[in-house]
Amino acid sequence: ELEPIPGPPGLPFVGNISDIDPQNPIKSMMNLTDIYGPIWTLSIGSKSRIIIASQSLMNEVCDEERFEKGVSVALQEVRNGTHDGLFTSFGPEEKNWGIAHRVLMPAFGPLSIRSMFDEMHDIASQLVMKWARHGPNHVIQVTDDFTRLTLDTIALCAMDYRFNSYYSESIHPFVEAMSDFLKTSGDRARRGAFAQSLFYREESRKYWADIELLRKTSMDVIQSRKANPTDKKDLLNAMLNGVDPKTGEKMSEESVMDNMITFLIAGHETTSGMLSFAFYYLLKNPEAYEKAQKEVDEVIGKDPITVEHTSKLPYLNAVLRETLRLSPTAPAIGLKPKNDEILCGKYAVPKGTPIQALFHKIHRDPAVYGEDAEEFRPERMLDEEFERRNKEFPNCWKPFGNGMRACIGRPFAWLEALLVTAILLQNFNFTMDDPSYILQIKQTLTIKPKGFLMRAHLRNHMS
Ligand code: MNH
Repeated sequence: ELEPIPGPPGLPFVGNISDIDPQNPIKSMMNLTDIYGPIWTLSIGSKSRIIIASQSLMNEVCDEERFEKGVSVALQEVRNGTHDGLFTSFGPEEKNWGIAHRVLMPAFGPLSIRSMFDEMHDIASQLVMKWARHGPNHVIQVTDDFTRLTLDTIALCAMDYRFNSYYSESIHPFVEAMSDFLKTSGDRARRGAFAQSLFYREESRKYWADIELLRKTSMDVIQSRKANPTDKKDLLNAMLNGVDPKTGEKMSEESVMDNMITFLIAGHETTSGMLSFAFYYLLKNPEAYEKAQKEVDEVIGKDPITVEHTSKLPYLNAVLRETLRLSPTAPAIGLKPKNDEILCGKYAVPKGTPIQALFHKIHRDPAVYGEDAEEFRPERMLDEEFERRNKEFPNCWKPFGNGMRACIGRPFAWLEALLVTAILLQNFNFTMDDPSYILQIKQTLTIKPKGFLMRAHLRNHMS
């Protein structure tokens, strides 16, 4: 027997617009889940979508025979700058997605990523140097410094370009254009096209100028690489030289540019947020902090950290997994049914209906994680338990998305985050600037801890 999907009653014309706090959509959606249960509908204006918030529903929509990625309104705006690049593409129906996917999969494989370790280490050492020089009286704006780190790292590894964010007070014009472009993409997605065309002329002009600047800078980098070829194994060379085994084609210059911008966009905020939340959780949980630092001291000691060390840090690995469980820095993904569907055996969902998977709730499903689902407990994420749980409750932990549209940058982000967490714990003792700090979230396309500050005390064990 079919049933209607529950949800908050909407007003005419605006729907449920007043049910969602634009400053903190995640929090609103979590509250609505507490009221309406693990599946509910929400309408904004004339458009409605379905929110899912449990492991069993997530497991259902991860079936790629029945469901596929849906490009959300926010991603459609980002698409103005990155077109059919991997992240904003509609998928295999666009030829460039398949070519780029097949050319880039090996370039993002674990082996290839491990060869980027020295460059990651170069940038991570700059952060260590900065915090060491500033000393323990300096209040660290955690997410700002991690964002400098992740952006410099992806630019260096992807295209051998140095933003040198630690050496200049002003923001690099490319970086500024990118962050303004992302913010405006989010704002535009929340507005109707009508209001957009009437009231936001100046913003629109700047928006398209920012896109132009991103594209021109990327084109310059591509042209200069073509003029001065190297045999460096970076992502740019992989894109310029790689041949798609299926079609025998190379990526077009446009597609290289779209994906270059895509890596910078998709590859920095999420990783920076993950590092920020990881340090927040470690500082809030002294036992976990101690275990993490002890592991670093035992495995690495005072030696320079190497790529081999990073595979011998099971506890740090679990800390990062647990961080993304509680604070998935890409907080939701969009899906849609390929045909008319029935969810849960009783809810009719017409073909193409937007579905949003709410990771904050899926990752705290008490049926999967038990009584202490809300607590930060890295032990539950050690390999054995992690794998056992994933078998018993498939798709219960999905911070990198699903199937063929899952994150291609996962090995990159993971290696970078392990290295950075380890090198920081090795060199510093951290304290929270305000021990009574209560976690608040700043949400754009991604989430970050708002106003999280810490101090770094150089450890005197260094030789
Ligand atoms: Mn990443 C897709 C999360 C780091 C490049 N990424 C996704 C998706 C999630 C995600 C979720 C699926 C989006 C969707 O279904 O709409 N990504 C993360 C997280 C981190 C991350 C949580 C770090 C932590 N991502 C990175 C890094 C890069 C990157 C680093 C690049 C260097 N991600 C991508 C690309 C895609 C993607 C490209 C799109 C892949 C595709 O659809 O073919």
